[in-house]
Amino acid sequence: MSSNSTGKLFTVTTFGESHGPAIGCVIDGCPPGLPIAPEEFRTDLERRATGRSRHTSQRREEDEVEILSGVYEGRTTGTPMALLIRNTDQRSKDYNDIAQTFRPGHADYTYWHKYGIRDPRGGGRSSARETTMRVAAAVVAKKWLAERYGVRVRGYLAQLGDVVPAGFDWNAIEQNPFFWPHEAQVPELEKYMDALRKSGDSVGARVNVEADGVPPGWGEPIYGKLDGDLASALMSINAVKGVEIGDGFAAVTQHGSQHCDEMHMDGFTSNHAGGILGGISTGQVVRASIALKPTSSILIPGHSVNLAGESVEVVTKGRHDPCVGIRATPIAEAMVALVLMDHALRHRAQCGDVGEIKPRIP
Ligand code: EPS
Repeated sequence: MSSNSTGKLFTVTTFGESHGPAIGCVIDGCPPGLPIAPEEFRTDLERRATGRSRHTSQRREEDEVEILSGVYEGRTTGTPMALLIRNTDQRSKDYNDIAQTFRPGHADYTYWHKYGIRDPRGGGRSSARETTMRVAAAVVAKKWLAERYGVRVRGYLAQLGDVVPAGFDWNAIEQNPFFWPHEAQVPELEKYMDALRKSGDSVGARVNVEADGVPPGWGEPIYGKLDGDLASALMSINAVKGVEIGDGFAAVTQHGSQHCDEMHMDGFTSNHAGGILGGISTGQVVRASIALKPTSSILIPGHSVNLAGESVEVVTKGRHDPCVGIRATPIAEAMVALVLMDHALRHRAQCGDVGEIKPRIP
């Protein structure tokens, strides 16, 4: 299976299946000398993990990272970094029935058609379990970006079904299991999710990500635009059906006089562009937003066909997320960080000698 790698200079290749013995990644191109220890992966992996609240899948993995290579005496050496996480809480019997049929709305059918063989246990390679390694790789990227450029990548749940935030505070996001920016609404979300889980159904969500500290100049026209690469990376996350950069689809009804971000020597007056013009960062906050579809593994019976071509009714058993968007925030942050890291290195490689350009709008 090809296309398991992302990035040109900071290349991440993930491997492994949800119910296999382990998942892992190889990071190639990490600059040498970055201090990194296995404990540093814990916070982000814990933020993404299942079983940390009643509102996500109850599979319980420790997600302990083993660094197999590329680090000597606590610092990266510039050689390939191999990271491994062992799977320990697989329950493959939940997938006995699914092995004979296709869940409506799931990749079961398309994997079958593409490869003529599939690992149905936990969805195999199509499982969101794979995103663990994206988040692990991005711990390295986030750290380097922060130390080298002061870049900070952070996200939040911007919509859960039809519920939208009634207020906004970055400090609230890490205080609740939803990554929700308005603490007062958390009981409402809990009630919503409890009712949804009881009904056996699932719901979609929106996650927003912002990166501040990105200097002007990252991104390569024409086919390596920063927004193009962000869209591709974010769209590669399981269940993502839409990506917006800046105002995104809201730009459809805007006028030029409204959409353009006016420039003054003390700053831009707005950021409709999402910090990217012509595929290159402006120095403003980079803003992206993703739409996640409702989880296809639901307890509500749905019509499908089995391997023999017979009509069947599918009910998915097991430990599934009623809303994958709830723990997608760290995954979306990870993909943004991986793209920014790659573009930071690409910019340095080609344009490192250009020097400081004026005027620079803060
Ligand atoms: C997933 C289905 C469930 C989730 C899994 C993603 O798998 P299982 O039936 O094996 O519990 O638990 O999520 C993870 C294991 C994870 O680490 O994210 C799916 O179909 O995508």
